[in-house]
Amino acid sequence: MPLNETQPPKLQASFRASKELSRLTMNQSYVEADPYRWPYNGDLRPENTLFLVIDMQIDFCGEGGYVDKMGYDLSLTRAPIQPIQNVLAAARKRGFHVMHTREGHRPDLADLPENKRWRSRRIGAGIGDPGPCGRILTRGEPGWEIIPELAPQEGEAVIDKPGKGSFYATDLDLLLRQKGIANIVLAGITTDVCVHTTMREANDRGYECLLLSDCTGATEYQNYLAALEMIKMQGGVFGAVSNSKLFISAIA
Ligand code: C5J
Repeated sequence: MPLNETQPPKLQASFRASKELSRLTMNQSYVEADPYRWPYNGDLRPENTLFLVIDMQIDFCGEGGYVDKMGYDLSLTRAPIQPIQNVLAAARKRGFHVMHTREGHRPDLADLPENKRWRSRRIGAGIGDPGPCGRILTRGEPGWEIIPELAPQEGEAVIDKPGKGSFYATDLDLLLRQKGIANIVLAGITTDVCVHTTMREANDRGYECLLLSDCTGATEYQNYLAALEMIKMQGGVFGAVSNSKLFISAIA
């Protein structure tokens, strides 16, 4: 029955409400994910969704960088490069927000906690010390740069962070609120450290988070697997997990 001004106001109101409901339902869009179709409310749009690429720097996945100096297998932290490139291409084409982060410290190391420096020296990769890619994890040095394969494009914010989380001591939250971001799709390294810390920080701030499993890697494969599992417990305690193919097909 069409809406008609002669109908009782209650009937008109219920007609409008059901129209609004079907409008919302029709516009819903989801990514197949575990443990639930993401985002929870189906409100997935380029305007409210960020693809955040975390710490894809030479220090984490390049020869002579921080991770290499510590003696870890670089193939684990390089594995996500191609899938991230694929998602970046799709997200940029569809007009999604894209941002990048870099972990690193000021050249005078004024923002480097003494215990963080001590621990890095213990394992042979002292932050601020000279290495094959310049001073380790130090802003402005070659090793601190984002790898060329994933170079940020003009207009994509790059967040410089002194810690593991991307929200700690940065303006990321301010930028996201200004842009009206509700959903964050995470990628980058390492799954168990900077990616997880960022996902937890974002989740606590009310952002709806999705991690793409093939777009992330850890220095130990077991830690990578455990980090993915942790997200999915308690019905999705930090959000959900999907992969690059499912995300790309959802936004195509
Ligand atoms: C670490 C990071 N693992 N980006 N940093 O020290 O995860």
